[in-house]
Amino acid sequence: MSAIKEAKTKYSQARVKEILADFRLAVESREASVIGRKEVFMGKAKFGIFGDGKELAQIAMAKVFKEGDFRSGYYRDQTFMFAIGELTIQQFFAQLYAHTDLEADPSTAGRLMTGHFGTRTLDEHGNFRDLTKIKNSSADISPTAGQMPRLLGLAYASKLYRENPELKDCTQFSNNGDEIAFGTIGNASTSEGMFFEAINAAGVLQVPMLTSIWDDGYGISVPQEFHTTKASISKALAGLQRTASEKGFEIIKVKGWDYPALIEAYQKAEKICREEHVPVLLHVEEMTQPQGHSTSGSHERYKSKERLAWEAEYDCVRKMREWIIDEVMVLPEEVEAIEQEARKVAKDSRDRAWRAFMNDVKKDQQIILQILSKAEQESEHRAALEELKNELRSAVNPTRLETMKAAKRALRTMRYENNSPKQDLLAWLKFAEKDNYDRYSSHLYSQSEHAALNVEAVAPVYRDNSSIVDGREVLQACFTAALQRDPLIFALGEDVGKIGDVNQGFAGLQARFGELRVTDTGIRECTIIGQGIGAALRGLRPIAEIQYLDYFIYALATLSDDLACLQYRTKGGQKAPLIIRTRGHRLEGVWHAGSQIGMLINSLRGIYILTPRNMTQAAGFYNTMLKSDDAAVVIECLNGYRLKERIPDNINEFTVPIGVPEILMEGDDITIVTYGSMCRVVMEAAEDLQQIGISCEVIDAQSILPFDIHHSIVESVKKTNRIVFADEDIPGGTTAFMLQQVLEVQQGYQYLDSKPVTITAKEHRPAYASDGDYFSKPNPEEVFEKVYQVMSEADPEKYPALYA
Ligand SMILES: Cc1ncc(C[n+]2csc(CCOP(=O)(O)OP(=O)(O)O)c2C)c(N)n1
Ligand SMILES: [Mg+2]
Repeated sequence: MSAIKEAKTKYSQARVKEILADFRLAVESREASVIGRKEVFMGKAKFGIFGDGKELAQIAMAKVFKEGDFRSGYYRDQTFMFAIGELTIQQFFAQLYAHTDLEADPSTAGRLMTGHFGTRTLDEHGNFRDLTKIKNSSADISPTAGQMPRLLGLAYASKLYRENPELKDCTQFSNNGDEIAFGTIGNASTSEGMFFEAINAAGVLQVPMLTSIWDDGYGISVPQEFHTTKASISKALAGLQRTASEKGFEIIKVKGWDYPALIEAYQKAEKICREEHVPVLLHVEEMTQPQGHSTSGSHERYKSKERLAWEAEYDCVRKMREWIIDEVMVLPEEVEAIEQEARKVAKDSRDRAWRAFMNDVKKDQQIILQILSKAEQESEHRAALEELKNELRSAVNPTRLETMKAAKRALRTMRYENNSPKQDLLAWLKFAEKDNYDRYSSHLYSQSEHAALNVEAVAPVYRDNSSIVDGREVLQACFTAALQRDPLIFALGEDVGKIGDVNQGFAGLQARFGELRVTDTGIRECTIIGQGIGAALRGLRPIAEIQYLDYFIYALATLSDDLACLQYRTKGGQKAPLIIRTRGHRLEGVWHAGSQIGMLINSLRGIYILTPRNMTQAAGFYNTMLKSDDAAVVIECLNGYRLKERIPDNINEFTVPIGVPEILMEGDDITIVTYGSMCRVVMEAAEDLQQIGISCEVIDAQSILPFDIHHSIVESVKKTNRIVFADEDIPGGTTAFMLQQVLEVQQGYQYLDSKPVTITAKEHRPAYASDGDYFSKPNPEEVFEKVYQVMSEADPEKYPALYA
């Protein structure tokens, strides 16, 4: 401690060492931000957004972040990630450059822009690691406040692990629920509905959720008074503060440049949160943005001179430096030496990251340059190939796309030739396409051995005297068996608990399994899903219910931005095998009869979309999905709960494979593909058509994503040469998707003798009551007519126009 004014300092040697290590990290991180910005301006990276101005709070937060804890945060958190040892500065730069190597960028494998952090909670086989032994960060997304629903679920998992004794053996996931879910969010982003919904729910649930608000007074260019009532989120939320008699939040305020106060604030917050499971809101005020919001523009455009001067003075690294010299009594020379070293560390890390990135990208470039050199010798198009080669060679910062372009252009040029360089190019192309698929397109769904597509089909078993029950009772039996079999499974949603959901699939199950297994929630679709995602990320097996498909829209953002792309954006580093249960199709009127499957399949690739026609098929899908590590939406038929079904004897075990349609009626004249509640409508029409000699083959697609994986529908078209797609979605909705799948993907077009037809609901939402339903949605008469018309066009004599 030579450089310290030993006599004067009031801090122990160990404490001084720690403070200086923190300072060094803050400077390293700051320097990484500064260099990162330059890299963008030099054209080495496309976009930069950094954590400068937020360093100290993150270092303080990292000090109380333990193994087993989870972060759910946003793009400013690089310093925190460095501090917990889950991100190196080299990896930070690798992500900036979009290096697709997993070791270079373990968070996203180069798939996401800079500032998207996440740890790998899965091993290379897609199985959970021991989450209690590692410091975990859930995978970031860009939509502001999108981290909040998931944060709630991460915290909720601790409550379940602590309070449900059946889970005490799940030591791979939790140590008695001691884990805190740490959230971070920008001040401006707290204006989002997701923030308020999650905060309210955390107060209700009393979960260990420690939310830090990084308040730098701005959201890009818009100052605080435009964002928040009273221009302060802690003031606006003051009513959440717990009291001696009422549960609530602990709200703590602290300044972002005050290192000792930050350390103290986080220690206090941690204790309350971890020990008492009380949610904490930590409002970190007076933060700055030394370099402005991002590389997209300068903050001089919207910050006043006074504000800029204040930011310079209250820069947290500068303030810490002053404090170290004035209070900790470290000599300025030593501080300077630390700064210099730290800056060097950042620069060296950048250099290493860039070299590794370039070496990787250049591998293919070198191969193509070599082939092009050879091609020049052997081709008739020497000049053109030479130009391609020179262009490729002259790229300052080579990219894969330039290499691919050069190769494809060369093949175009040599299209009439057949020489060995051309064969080399073709061979390379094959490998490159595979490699680039792996780099940019793998892991939309699980690729582990537990993927839903690998779950074995187990047929239902019936006895002669198997009971015939209401559809809802089939579900109830399925859920009973599931809850009995696996303590990790739990259900949550509006009215799911006490009354066992509005259609009684869980009737009596809360009484039997307890409130933690079958749980009522507030009316908050978005965070019901977030609760499910967060819990699933921590090894639990939630079945989250959205009461009606019509209300899915409130949850759609979180499902699309977070769950659907989770495996993809981490390249298989994280999974949340959440099952979303809902009910849709026809019942009564607008908002209780929706069948917006097209909306789902267009926004939720990455989640399977299953549309069982009855509750037995639904139960089979639940059993399949519970055995898998994929996420799925199961849409039950709203009008099917009271219809009679035979209950399989092996309700506990049977599975319905996903992506496998079922033929409901065999026929020769025309194929009708449908799903869900429309199966009954189509069957009624098909039986009527049979009476007049038209033989329909009715196929229940059953699962829309994935769709007919074995291409069985085209086999039917080969026989009938005619096809109709029927559903309750809008025109051009899911029927258009199915049409594309069968005619284009399965190449069904070549077997058609008649034009393909779609039967759908009207464009508007369904009108109320039986007549509203009849005239809004496809009915048996309409199906009859449309099918008849196809046959009539083919053979007008046999099938004269009906209404002419
Ligand atoms: C849903 C959504 N809307 C808009 C944006 C664009 N955007 C990115 S950051 C940002 C400002 C966020 O400000 P704040 O929450 O205060 O965080 P800060 O960047 O200041 O740390 C905006 C509007 C976005 N990413 N997501
Ligand atoms: Mg801000």
